[in-house]
Amino acid sequence: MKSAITELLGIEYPIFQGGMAWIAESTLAAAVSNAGGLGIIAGGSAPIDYLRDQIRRCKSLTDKPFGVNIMLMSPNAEELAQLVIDEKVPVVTTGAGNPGKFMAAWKEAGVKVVPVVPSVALAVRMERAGADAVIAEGTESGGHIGENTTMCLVPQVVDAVSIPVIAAGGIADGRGVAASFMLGAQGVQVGTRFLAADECQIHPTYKELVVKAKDTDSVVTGRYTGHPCRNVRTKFAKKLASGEKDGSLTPDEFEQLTLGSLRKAVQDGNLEEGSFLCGAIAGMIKDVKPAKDIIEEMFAQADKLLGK
Ligand code: TUI
Repeated sequence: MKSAITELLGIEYPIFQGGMAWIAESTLAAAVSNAGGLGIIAGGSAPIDYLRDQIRRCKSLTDKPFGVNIMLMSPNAEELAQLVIDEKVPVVTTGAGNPGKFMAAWKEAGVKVVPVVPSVALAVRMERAGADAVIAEGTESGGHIGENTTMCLVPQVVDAVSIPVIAAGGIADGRGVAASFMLGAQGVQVGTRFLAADECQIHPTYKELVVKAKDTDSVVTGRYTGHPCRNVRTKFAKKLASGEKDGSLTPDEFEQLTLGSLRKAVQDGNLEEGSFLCGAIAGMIKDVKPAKDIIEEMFAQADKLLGK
């Protein structure tokens, strides 16, 4: 399936795998890239040596383009931003902030830059700063989210910029892909569906939570900290949500409780203290299969719906 995004990046399918912190590592990223999408390794707040190793592993597993996500709230974002230049990573996506201060260096190094934007205003600023495309991410996404929905945000961003727009948030099958193209997007970013990929290295408990989730099983916590996150509604997430609602947890206490909670979910499957980030579409995901099958089935369905 050709689009401005496949042309821009030299990939086969216009799909990015979300740069999910603690989750998106080289095995998953290489599987997605080998299947014709754009696999992405999460920088998160990882140590520089870990990310360098992951980039090199990914290069050893695929000769296709792949990307790295720079999480801009990370204390070491600056050194990770330089690492992608040093390692000649072809594509960078960014999240959780404005990457303006890194844009010139990335562009000069020939890195394709695709920031996540939760608003039209930031999309316009990113286009002016030289972004190659933007990812318009709706509040249906897992993890750290903005307020607007995919359905409302994507067409408004499409109208406001001339660069290609990638839709993200709530897309897990060919219907979501087709809908995104109808809204004017030229590609999609998919996170939650890839949690249930064979190649995704998360704890089995995490995969089981995603596959068993119903439509009402995600909850947004932490709005009062300024960093709202969508999670699976586990006992821990419910405790956070009620502490936030009834005031029994201060924002500081909330931050203390969630410190390290992504690692506890991803590596330990710890239901008591882990934050199992996931999108609102988790309820639609019923099976675990190879990334290649996920992508091929998604685009076969989308092609049919779009009358191709
Ligand atoms: O970044 C994400 N999702 C994430 S990051 C993450 S790790 C984390 N840990 C602790 C606290 C917060 C996050 C888990 N999930 N998605 C992309 C995304 N970017 N969503 C929203 C935004 C965003 C928000 C504000 C992008 C830009 C922005 O700009 C504000 C400004 O400075 O203009």
